[in-house]
Amino acid sequence: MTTVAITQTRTTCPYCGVGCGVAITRQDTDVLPVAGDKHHPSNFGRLCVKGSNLHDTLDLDGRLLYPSVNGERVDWDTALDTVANQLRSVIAEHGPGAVAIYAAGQMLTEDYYAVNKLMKGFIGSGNLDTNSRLCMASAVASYKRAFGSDTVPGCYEDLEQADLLIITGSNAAWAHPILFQRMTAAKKANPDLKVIVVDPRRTATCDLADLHLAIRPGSDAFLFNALLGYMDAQNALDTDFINQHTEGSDELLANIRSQWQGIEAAAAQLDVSAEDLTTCLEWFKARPRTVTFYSQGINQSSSGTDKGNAIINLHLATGRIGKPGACPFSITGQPNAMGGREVGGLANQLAAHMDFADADRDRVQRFWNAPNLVQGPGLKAVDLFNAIKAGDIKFVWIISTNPLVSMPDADDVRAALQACDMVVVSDNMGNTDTALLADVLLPAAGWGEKNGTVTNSERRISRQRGFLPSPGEARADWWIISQIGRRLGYESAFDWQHPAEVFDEYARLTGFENNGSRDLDLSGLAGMSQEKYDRMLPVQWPVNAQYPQGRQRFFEDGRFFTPSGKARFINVTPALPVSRSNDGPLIMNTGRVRDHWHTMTRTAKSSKLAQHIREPYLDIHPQDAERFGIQEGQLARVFNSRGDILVRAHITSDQRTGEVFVPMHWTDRYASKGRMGALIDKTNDPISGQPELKFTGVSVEPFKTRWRGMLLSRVDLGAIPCDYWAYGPTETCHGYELAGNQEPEAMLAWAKSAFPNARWLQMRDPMESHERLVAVENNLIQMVLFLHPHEAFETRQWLLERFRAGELTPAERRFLLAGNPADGVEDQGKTVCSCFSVGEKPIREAIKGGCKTAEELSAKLRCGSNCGSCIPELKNLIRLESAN
Ligand SMILES: Nc1nc2c(c(=O)[nH]1)N[C@H]1C(S)=C(S)[C@@H](COP(=O)(O)OP(=O)(O)OC[C@H]3O[C@@H](n4cnc5c(=O)[nH]c(N)nc54)[C@H](O)[C@@H]3O)O[C@H]1N2
Ligand SMILES: Nc1nc2c(c(=O)[nH]1)N[C@H]1C(S)=C(S)[C@@H](COP(=O)(O)OP(=O)(O)OC[C@H]3O[C@@H](n4cnc5c(=O)[nH]c(N)nc54)[C@H](O)[C@@H]3O)O[C@H]1N2
Ligand code: SF4
Ligand SMILES: [Mo]
Repeated sequence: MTTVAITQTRTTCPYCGVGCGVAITRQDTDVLPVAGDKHHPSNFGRLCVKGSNLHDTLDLDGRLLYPSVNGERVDWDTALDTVANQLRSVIAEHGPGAVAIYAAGQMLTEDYYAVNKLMKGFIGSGNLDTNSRLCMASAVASYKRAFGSDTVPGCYEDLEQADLLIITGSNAAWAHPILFQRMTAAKKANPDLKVIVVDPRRTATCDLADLHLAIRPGSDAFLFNALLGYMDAQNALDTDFINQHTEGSDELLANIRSQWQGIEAAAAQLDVSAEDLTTCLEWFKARPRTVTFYSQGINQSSSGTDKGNAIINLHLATGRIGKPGACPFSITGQPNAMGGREVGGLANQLAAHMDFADADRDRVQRFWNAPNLVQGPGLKAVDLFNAIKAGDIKFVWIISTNPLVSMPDADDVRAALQACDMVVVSDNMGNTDTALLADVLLPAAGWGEKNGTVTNSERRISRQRGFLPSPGEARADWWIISQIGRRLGYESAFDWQHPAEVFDEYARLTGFENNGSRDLDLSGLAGMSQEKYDRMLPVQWPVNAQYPQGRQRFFEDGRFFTPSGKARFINVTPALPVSRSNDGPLIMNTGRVRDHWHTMTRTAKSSKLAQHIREPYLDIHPQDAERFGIQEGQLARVFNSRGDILVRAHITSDQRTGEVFVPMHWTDRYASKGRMGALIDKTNDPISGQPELKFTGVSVEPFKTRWRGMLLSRVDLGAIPCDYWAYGPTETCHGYELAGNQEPEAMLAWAKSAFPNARWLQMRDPMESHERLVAVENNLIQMVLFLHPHEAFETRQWLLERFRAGELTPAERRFLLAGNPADGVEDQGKTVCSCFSVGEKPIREAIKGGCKTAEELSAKLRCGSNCGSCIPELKNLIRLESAN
């Protein structure tokens, strides 16, 4: 008899800042499909499509398994010595300002704490910045200006207790799906709840909206100041709250009164109808339980900090803060953006919500016993890469981020890294665009392997727990960092043996000489044994003597962390983004798609996720498409003086005219030319340093090709030698969409050289540029390459099945070049429901056949009945079909 060992682990999703609990079941060494953790207060058992497919992303393809120096595999000692020696010699010759670390909100708090301590306490440089600069920096800066601290006032339950939700600059349906589902459920339970979505585009999130304000890009502060002006004109401000708990109201109100010119004028500034704006103003006045939920449409702006403060001003002036169902709520993006902000993971923070005031520096210096405590702030991301390019920084260590894709002016980042004496990259993957430029590569343990904590958007700390051994020689980031610390001579400061010890030290620092003076206080979590740390349940900080079980909401008492204890009004004068018309006649907005995560290193491993949207694309309004001669489904070249990308055009009136949208995800690894960061200007917010990533001037033109193609292959073929390709795994093989002006013969010759031992089936129509080629080896299908002047080869399911099915039957061989047996297999079209692989065609058929709601579609086809992430798209298809 054999026994099967079942192991259960509760951990946290590595994707977005909702911070859902995930239940892992292992049967012997196999990881079974993951489930939501029913006990986790973020998600109560639900997972979105990305979370549900996590088990699909655990393979070792592309994983970085061993350290290397200059492309040669070395042992850990050699790699670590190389890094430590270079650090020492650069610091000796040029001072600590000549070294930099660029890290990320996907590190665990323990990793983050360790790297911050190393850099700011021991190396003595402030040049530790992170991808949070591209993400949360404006939100942090505006909270600090208003509250004196980076404090998230509210919690997820506020979304359910509100009677007005203003969702602005957020596509929560795709980017924070479980919160979106909680909001959807709240609206169902309370039909009186009103939802206003503010976004220049019509997004999936608008599915929940009672009112969509498609404002002029960048005009949010005009909207929030208009709300304030209107409330003031209506005598509807909370004067008690203003008088008792705020300062600066006289100047603010004087300024607001000079700006408020009535509804018509405000509507014109926002480019929305006076009627819609009136609705918004009236709902706001009538519904005191208001949550303003905001993300990158606010933060990634040249006035992101002011936009944040315009929102906060409005909440303060109406007393809509510190109460159930009422708060300004900046939603964090990455799984541990919040943890990074806590430990001090930005160049303008010191540590644990302390900055560079003498008292803070002194306190941190004593706590760390730091020999080289940094004097003041270091360089923010954009300036940091500029300094690398200028040669002022000669050593950079990039941890857990892919700046060659995600930074503005990404080709300039490439030039900077090429110019740098030593580039060290710690990553899980060896083939990222950034890793390819590394002198030293350090293999990091990934999700499922490493142990530590993350903090979500509502300040809730949860454990990430490992359930797999690290492959090869991959090691946890905190361990790698501590090894460098020791090699620099700081053995005792970095002698941790386990992340529990790092966490304990961090928790003690937050409580050190705190006595209620700092919001962040985890003293109640200090002193845990490793066992207790392993059993730690999700909890919202602070956790201290006053709040031993954590604190749901801040500011119920009207006390803030400014010297006076009062919140500060910030006098915001709204400003539109600086015109980018020199860069091109259209504005390029960028952001996320439902099923991909950032630079795709994880999500592009899952065929289910990769099939929702197969290619990088351009959303463009019909009028602009006509003006620039772009047709639906055609390739478009989007360009400006900095660079160009090739993407598939999608014509839609969800865009405003003059504005296009491009997803941020595709890299050089996954497409021939999809790295949109190369086009973006370095303009950033003067206060937060956050770049303006949603407002880039571009031109577009059709990119004509002689042929379009489909390539399916049993092996990953890497980059394809043609003008355009986009990679995505399918359930059975590696898939590519192709297009080009190359000679079709050249493509065929290349394909043949890639499979030297194959036997070939070939069909040709050279006059038409119509070519079909199939490689078979040992009677197994190896590769399919179909080229045609314009066909997209959407009907491919039968061919895909052949990669799974084993040896080909003679009958099957006969149909390979046709791509389909004579009786055909109904193809589903574009995937809509990733969980059950339901495509657009059967859904449209079912709608034509009478299904009128998403529930009816779920009952008939199962789509939308698992994670629910596609429900907005189902509703949109119902809307489109009924409009037909
Ligand atoms: N599927 C998926 N989910 C993710 C991520 C992912 O990569 N994939 N990443 C995570 C991370 S790190 C982050 S930071 C979050 C980001 O989450 P979001 O901020 O929700 O996502 P984005 O798509 O970047 O941008 C949100 C919206 O801002 C709008 N916008 C652009 N300009 C303006 C403007 O001037 N005003 C207003 N009001 N809106 C504007 C855009 O049209 C877009 O719809 O998502 C997290 N969740
Ligand atoms: N134009 C435009 N640009 C943007 C944005 C936008 O909306 N528009 N959004 C910005 C925002 S909000 C963000 S957050 C950034 C995100 O951009 P990036 O941070 O550059 O993107 P990721 O793909 O998340 O990069 C994470 C890298 O870390 C690796 N990794 C994952 N886990 C670990 C680990 O545990 N240890 C180590 N050492 N490595 C690990 C992954 O393999 C991957 O290479 O992009 C920003 N850039
Ligand atoms: S909403 Fe989805 S991606 Fe975000 S934490 Fe939850 S399961 Fe993960
Ligand atoms: Mo982010």
